[in-house]
Amino acid sequence: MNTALRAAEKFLVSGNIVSCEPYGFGHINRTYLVVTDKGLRYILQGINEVVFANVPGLMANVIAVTEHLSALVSDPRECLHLVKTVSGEDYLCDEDGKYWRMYDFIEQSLCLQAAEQPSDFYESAVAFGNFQRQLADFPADTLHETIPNFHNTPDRYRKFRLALEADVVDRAKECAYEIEEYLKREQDGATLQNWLKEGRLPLRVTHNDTKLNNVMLDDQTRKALCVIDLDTVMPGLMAYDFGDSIRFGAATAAEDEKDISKVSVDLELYATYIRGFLSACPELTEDELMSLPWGARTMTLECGLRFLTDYLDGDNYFAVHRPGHNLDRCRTQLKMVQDMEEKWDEMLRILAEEKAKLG
Ligand code: ADP
Ligand code: GN1
Ligand code: MG
Repeated sequence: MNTALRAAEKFLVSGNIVSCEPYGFGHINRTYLVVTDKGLRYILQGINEVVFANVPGLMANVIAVTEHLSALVSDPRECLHLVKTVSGEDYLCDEDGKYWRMYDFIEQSLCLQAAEQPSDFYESAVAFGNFQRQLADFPADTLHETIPNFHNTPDRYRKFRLALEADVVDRAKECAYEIEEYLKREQDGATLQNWLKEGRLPLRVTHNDTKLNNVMLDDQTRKALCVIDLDTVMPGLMAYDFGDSIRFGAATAAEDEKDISKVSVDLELYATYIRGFLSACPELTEDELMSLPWGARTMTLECGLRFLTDYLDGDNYFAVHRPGHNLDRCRTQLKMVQDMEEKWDEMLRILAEEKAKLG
């Protein structure tokens, strides 16, 4: 019996398990769809303990956040729900010391890799905006920092330089252009951290991984249903959540598109996201508002730098499915950053316009 199925059988599912198959497009955890003979479905996840050094701390966050959210929603599909193990635990540590958790499958839902229509992206913005609003009174200091310095871009540069110096798999020579382009932007990458240090931006409880495929929409109404992938919920800046959504969802091509000429930032989608996000999330300060476009630029730069770092490291962090996968990803992100730089004035103008419309 494979390890995932063996783990699945330790959870309190309804009926007998008939299948347990790899599922989804996440880059971090090992996700499986579990189906029982009663037709019930569950999501089983093997938690990536290389990425997450303190799994009990991470799970304490997930338990606290899902409890907080479940008290605020009317439809159970609007919140992740953990399934207990047969021994009554919230997650499992198997005989090899590997951690597993299980969620009810969010039924009659859609999880998109790209918006099929602008309103899908609008709804994802509503979902992440709601998420921040719902957590506005959550005690941030009780959260464990699951990945220290997760969106500290200067620290990402420090790690990048270490990987570059070590060049353990001798790949630096294949990506001299990308290395130079990322290094050129190191100062830009420090903008948000500088504003934070200057006391211009408040820390809030943020999601920190706001990709479109970390949101579920209702498959009938296509309205925002639920935010998933809570592993990185930590204190953070509003600009992180806004920016990471733009990075992934306002791109005209997939994160790993090989044909760079297809990659740009779609300003219509950018405007659409601003509208949805501002309509749903709490009042922003003036500086927070101004930080949103910087969030888009910084999160894209940082993510591209992380892909490049992982490429230089020999692909240890992100799941890769073909040779050069991380390099392809690092190139799309660079192209997005370059495009945002060209369209910067327009990005600022659109933000001001959308804000004015909201009054
Ligand atoms: P990763 O950290 O690897 O990205 P996620 O928690 O985002 O893992 O899960 C990967 C994918 O599994 C999601 O993009 C989504 O398609 C699916 N998924 C996760 N949780 C659920 C759920 N409760 N119901 C339905 N689908 C889910
Ligand atoms: C990872 O877990 P997933 O696939 O939703 C990563 C994000 C990156 C993203 C790039 C914990 O997100 O930070 O932005 O890949 N998550 C973690 O697609 O590192
Ligand atoms: Mg995910």
